[in-house]
Amino acid sequence: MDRIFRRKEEEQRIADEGRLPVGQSLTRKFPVLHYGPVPSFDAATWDLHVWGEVEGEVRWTWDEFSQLPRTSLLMDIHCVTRWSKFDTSWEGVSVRTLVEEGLIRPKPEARYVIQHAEYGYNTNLPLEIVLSENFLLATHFNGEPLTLEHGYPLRGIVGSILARNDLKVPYFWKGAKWLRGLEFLTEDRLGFWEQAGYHNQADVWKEERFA
Ligand SMILES: Nc1nc2c(c(=O)[nH]1)N[C@H]1C(S)=C(S)[C@@H](COP(=O)(O)O)O[C@H]1N2
Ligand SMILES: [Mo]
Repeated sequence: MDRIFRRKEEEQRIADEGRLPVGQSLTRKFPVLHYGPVPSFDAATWDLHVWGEVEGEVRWTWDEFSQLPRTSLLMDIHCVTRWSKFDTSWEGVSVRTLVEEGLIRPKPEARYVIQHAEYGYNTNLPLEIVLSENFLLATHFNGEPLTLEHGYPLRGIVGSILARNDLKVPYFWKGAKWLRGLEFLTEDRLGFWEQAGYHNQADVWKEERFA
């Protein structure tokens, strides 16, 4: 009872701060949600492939990826199944930084990015969001490497940042666990859940759950 009461209290505080999107409720757990099995990881064969509308395709091995500049990020994440988790702390590699450093060079006509994961899961986002501060290629959660079921060794994450009401915030499925590729596109192409009837923009603040 006491735990439930405290959760409700915390949820009210977050709501008062304007951080609880309509239809969401606060969770202190970290639910695991995905379609299909959890893949295994082999540092010797893993790579991250960047292709499509970019100058010079890239393929980073795990060793190479581990040398890239790193970013920390505090975010609220919002799952379309109605749980939100607040002040989650992440670390990883920002696509924006990679572009600024010339490590990824999108062609001027690139407008969308598909995250490709193990076993063919994928999800699409506008390049504008992938280059925003609220999108990260995450390797760590709460100071520890991701657990296998949360996407180890690498996943996309997207969510809301406190007091950054200028950023577009899609639901959390727009971050692919077990990420293996970024494909840059001129035209949009629907990903896995988007093809299954979920909303393509998936704006949390507009409650765009289904198409
Ligand atoms: N590779 C992969 N990534 C995925 C999914 C998936 O099925 N496969 N599901 C998405 C969905 S629907 C959600 S809500 C989040 C859940 O992440 P979590 O399990 O870490 O909470 O992962 C997203 N990324
Ligand atoms: Mo989801």
